Amino acid sequence: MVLGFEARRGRVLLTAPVAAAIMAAMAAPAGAEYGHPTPWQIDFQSAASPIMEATHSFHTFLTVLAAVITAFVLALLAIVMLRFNERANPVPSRTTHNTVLEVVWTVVPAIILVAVAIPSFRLLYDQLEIPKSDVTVKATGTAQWTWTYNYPDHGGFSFDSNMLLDNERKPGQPRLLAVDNEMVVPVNKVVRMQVTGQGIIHSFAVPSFGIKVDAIPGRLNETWFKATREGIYYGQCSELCGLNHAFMPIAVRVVSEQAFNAWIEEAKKKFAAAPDEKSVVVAAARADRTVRETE
Ligand SMILES: [Cu+2]
Repeated sequence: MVLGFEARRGRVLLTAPVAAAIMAAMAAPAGAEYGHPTPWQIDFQSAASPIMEATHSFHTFLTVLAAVITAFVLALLAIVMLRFNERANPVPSRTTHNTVLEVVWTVVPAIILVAVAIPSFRLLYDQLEIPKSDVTVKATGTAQWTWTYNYPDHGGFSFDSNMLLDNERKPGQPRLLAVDNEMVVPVNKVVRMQVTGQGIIHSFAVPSFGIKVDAIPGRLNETWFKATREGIYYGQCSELCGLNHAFMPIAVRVVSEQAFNAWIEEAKKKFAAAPDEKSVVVAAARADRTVRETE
């Protein structure tokens, strides 16, 4: 492997390919993509909703702030260790108070905390305050480790969404994330997500939309997102819910409004019959098989 650094006349010089690679890395954060994780990814998945964009900005702000504070404290420590050790400074000063300095090191951290709190509370408020919604989708995390989606505004049909096993996946469908029936929503529309659990506590999370909300039996939690581009976005149950926790992915397909309306008409017919007892038994058997085949 080429290290990219070469020692020349005692100096370490950055070679052109490395400089180009660093610039490219700064332009596009390592492998972050929309809707799914990538190998060696170190940043968030790309933002596909206003809330996730705000989350990215807040995260960048905090990272820069923390880096600056860390560098400052490190520099102070270095100065103390080098200039005021016993050898360099054998006769220590007897100074005990400096009023100006004490006021500054109390007031400045307080100002920093306020500067962090304001954008933090604003983001929290925006996440929890649901704007007027265009579509409502109810997701239920079941005791068979599947997600059941219900569209109350569109006739109230519902369907189960199961992870595809390895022999069921088509080329290009990601392992442990692709499902048989995706949740479908229109692009640039406010989607009100209602989330509940059935028998087990799960958590409904889609990183590119910046949403994560607990699915608790007997309780209806709410969140919202507005997907700003078409595509397929994956998430996973984010509560340690038991046996098949790792095998209950969330797949959201974002489509144009026309395609959404067409899908609704199709889905109304396809999922006309409510899930009966037989399908619950099938889901349970399937959950069992998933564990055996994925181990
Ligand atoms: Cu779960």
